[in-house]
Amino acid sequence: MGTVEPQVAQSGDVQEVTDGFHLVIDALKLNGIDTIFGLPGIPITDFTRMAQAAGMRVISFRHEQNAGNAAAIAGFMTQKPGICLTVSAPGFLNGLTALANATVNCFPMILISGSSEREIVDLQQGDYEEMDQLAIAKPLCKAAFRVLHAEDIGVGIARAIRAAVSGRPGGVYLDLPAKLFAQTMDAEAGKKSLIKVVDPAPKQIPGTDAVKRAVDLLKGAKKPLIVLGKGAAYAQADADIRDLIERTGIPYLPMSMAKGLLPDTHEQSAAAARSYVLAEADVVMLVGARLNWLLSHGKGKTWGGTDHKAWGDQKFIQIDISPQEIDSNVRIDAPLVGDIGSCVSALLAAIDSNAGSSWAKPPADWLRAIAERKDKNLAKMAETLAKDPTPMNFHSALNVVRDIIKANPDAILVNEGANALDFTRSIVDMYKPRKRLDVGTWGVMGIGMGFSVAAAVVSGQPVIAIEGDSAFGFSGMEVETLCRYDLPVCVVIFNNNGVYRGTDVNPTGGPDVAPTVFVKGARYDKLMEAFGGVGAHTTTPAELRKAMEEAIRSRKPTLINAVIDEAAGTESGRITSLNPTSGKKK
Ligand code: ADP
Ligand code: TZD
Repeated sequence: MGTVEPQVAQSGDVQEVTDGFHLVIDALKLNGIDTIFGLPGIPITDFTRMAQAAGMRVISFRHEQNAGNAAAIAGFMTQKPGICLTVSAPGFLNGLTALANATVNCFPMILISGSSEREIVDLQQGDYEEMDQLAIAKPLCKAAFRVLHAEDIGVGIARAIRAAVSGRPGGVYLDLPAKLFAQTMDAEAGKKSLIKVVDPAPKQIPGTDAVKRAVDLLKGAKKPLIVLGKGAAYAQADADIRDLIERTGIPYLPMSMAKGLLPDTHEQSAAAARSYVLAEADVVMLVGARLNWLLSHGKGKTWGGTDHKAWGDQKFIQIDISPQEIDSNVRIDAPLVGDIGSCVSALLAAIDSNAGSSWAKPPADWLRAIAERKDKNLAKMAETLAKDPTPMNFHSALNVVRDIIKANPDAILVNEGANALDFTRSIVDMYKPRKRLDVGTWGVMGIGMGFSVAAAVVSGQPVIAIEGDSAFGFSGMEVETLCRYDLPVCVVIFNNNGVYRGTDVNPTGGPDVAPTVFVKGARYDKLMEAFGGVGAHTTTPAELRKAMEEAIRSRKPTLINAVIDEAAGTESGRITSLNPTSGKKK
């Protein structure tokens, strides 16, 4: 229990007192939270010092958005809310993008921001960094709380933790006004006011009728398919999920951050036959994956519909902890609402009691049709990867990354960009759960260095960040953070001189370059060297391989500038079709 200097009470007795600073720290520690990602300043500078003095890991960033992204992904990796700490108004707003992104992605985090004097803020009298932060945060996160009195800190932290991790995880905002930190109270009473949250993410057991409905559908399927989403990765029910897939023999498709839940090389993976299985499957079981844009909203031609809005003929089973997710895009025939661990073990039990160990595998012609497409596509990919063009392109560079991850399956892969994202996802196999961290539901740029810092801090494993040159720019200054904490992060920048590509020209012939073009031939590696890390400039797969191997071996913060053909890739990567085009006739 942290206490401040003893004070002499009126009675003359020496009274141990504590304060707001220490109560917050004690409440976090009591709940097993040992790391804070943040950026100091009024009114939380002393808080960061005291947290460090109290044995917490305090990781300081150069911009709050990166600290927020770090907190969010730490939450995803650990199922404990990641903590981001910021100053008032502008610092809070910088952190807010990450909080909103965490909420959209169902990552548990708590953004704790100091705030200015309530009376002045509420009368809008112009305080230092004045802003009604609570009101602004509310619509962008799962829950938002403010604590005004030291004796309420325990409840405030408990509520924030529960809101972040129970049910569908998400972002929580906790507003701590400057005055709160300085408040004092009796240390013993303070200690008693803290709450160690019991069972913060209670199991949610699915109903037996819901389980039966799902099993019946699966049993009758001729062309079943399982789609694993990042909810399945988050749930840490890895063994049961694998068991379910292997015992039923149903082909599965991993969404981006579910890659590696089973090794991507698993024979039941249908990833290399994605468009075929989505259009053809007759029963699809979604496990912690939403039918949002990333799955074409469960309808249209992707799903065998006759036009872009038409529903296909398949039936859906959906496992999700959020009852409101069901039917959000198309009819869900068998909703299975509960936590994935409980749902999957209930399915396994039902399968056992239904069929003993002899659950009938899916019809052979379905599996054969998938295998044929897979083989064809994998052979085509192998051919492309074997090429060694000059200049290097995404494929020849990623062929190297693919080997490095294969040799280091515990390494964590962080990935952002457009082409750099899509090609990495499809080329680089993952072998273990929660090793691939990327732009997620929003396709947001800027997660790169925040995710990398947190991944290294939380896991102690080497991190490889595959970054488009544009993507990297959103958080690039954090290479200093990588160096400051000496983190085993190898950043690889696929440098093609611009957003998507570097080939656009200004149609007016004026002196400004086109909006998507950057300084040509930039040496990002020098940025890392400026802070004492290792920089490498590579133009061939052999050079890239050597530099990456050395980075993994040395565990030194490393930035590899991998020069890619500036004409390689496409506009917006795989989602070119989402770019609006004018309806105006030319
Ligand atoms: P992806 O982008 O990989 O398709 P989404 O983020 O769209 O995945 O979906 C994740 C889903 O997982 C969300 O609907 C969320 O409610 C759900 N989810 C998250 N954690 C759990 C859990 N422990 N149990 C059940 N569902 C969960
Ligand atoms: N801003 C934010 C916060 N998120 C975004 N997704 C974008 C802008 C738009 N955008 C993309 O969707 S991808 C991308 C931007 C700017 C960068 C693509 O260029 P890159 O990758 O250099 O990172 P490739 O490999 O050259 O395509």
